[in-house]
Amino acid sequence: MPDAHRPRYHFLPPCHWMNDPNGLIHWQGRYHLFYQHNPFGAWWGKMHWGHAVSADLVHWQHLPLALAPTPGGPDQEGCWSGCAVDWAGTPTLVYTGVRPEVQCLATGEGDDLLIWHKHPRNPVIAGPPPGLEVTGFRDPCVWREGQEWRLVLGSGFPGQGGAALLYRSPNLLDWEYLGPLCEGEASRTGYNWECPNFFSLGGRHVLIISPQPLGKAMYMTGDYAANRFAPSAEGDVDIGGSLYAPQVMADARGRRLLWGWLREGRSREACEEAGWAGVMSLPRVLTLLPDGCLSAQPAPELQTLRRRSVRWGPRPLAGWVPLEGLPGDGLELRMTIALGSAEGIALIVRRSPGGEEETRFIYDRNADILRCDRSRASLSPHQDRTPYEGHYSVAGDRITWRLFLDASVVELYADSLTCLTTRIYPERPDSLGLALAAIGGEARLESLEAWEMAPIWRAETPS
Ligand code: DQQ
Repeated sequence: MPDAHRPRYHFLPPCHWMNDPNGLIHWQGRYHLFYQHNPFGAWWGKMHWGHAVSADLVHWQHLPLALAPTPGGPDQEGCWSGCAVDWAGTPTLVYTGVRPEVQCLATGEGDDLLIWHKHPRNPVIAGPPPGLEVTGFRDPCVWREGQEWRLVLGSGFPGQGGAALLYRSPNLLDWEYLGPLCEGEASRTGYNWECPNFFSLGGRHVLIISPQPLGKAMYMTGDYAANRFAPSAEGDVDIGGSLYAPQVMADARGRRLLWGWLREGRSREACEEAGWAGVMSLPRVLTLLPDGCLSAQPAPELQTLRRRSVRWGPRPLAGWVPLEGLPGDGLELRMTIALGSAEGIALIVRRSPGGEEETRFIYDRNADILRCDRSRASLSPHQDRTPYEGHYSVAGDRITWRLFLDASVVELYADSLTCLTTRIYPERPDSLGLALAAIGGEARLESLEAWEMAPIWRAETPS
């Protein structure tokens, strides 16, 4: 029986558990994606690093495990998240070994990055600076700054809130603590920051964090000077409640590309029964908007997956219009709507003919909100039905949405303003319908095009 919930054009391992993207690097013209992986089952456990490679950012090939815990070593309880850097021509992974949380290096041998050697000096950071009490000490993000290396760690100060700790090193081995790059208040941005990413973009600096216990990724944009980051704008990387612990890389074209872990929205038992858990988001190209907010768009390379297409419009929109003739569990849809007098727009996906199952994406124009209603996403008791919503404020009269539907994954890009990614697990094989409506007035569908999407696996097709 094919697995109806298993995505076909989003990356995931052949089986078992995956969480954070790690060690993203463009090396010798190929994209390498590593990820937190439990090779023993579809649950979070003793973490290893899985590995895959792509020449075009679209099609992926699975490679052998890159890192496994070394018995008796500083990572004996797990190889947790980290990054990859070019260490004077040697590809090098910088990651957290546990427990306790310490920072380690592994160097790659050969151009294909199949063999990794853990550095004899591990751990290169053996713990927090003496006297500093922290809520976490992990997930290094490393970059080159002038003649030295810089590193931030995800952390937090008890009773205060999350923080990113800044270090420097002349040689990647000896590290000096410089103080917190930035810290937050627990009431707003959680008690501990996981997976910090710090990078320049469009003349500013960006810090992305995954704050505990908020369960979402947030960004701040602002200025970096004198070892401090001063944010002036902030927001959610994605408002759908699924994307977490994203990692950003620079590719050879100078783009900043982001991948995030799309968490499951079903029970552990359902994951174990399926034999897999965790999906990677589509690669997203980051840009900075004039107001300092972060914008993410799917990488243009994904257009090579487009196959048969269907078009609708232009046509008036009032009440519901079914969108027929497409495979309703694997497509990309792009539409532009002139809002007219409508108070909102609703798009339904994965709808069964009688409406027993359906998922709604709703733009509430009066409230400036985009929301996802999963209350009837699945007849299964294992489906998470939590609704998610976030700020989405459209300046003019027109909206353009791009929706990527791939079995249990839905990614919605609302203009260049907001991303909403969610997970749904319809039970009925006929839950394939799509429908569109203008709410409380009349709008105009200016154009709508949808494409069937090809799978990303060439040589191997995991069932
Ligand atoms: N996942 C890793 C940690 C990180 C967390 C462990 C975030 O390094 O803080 O699997 O999902």
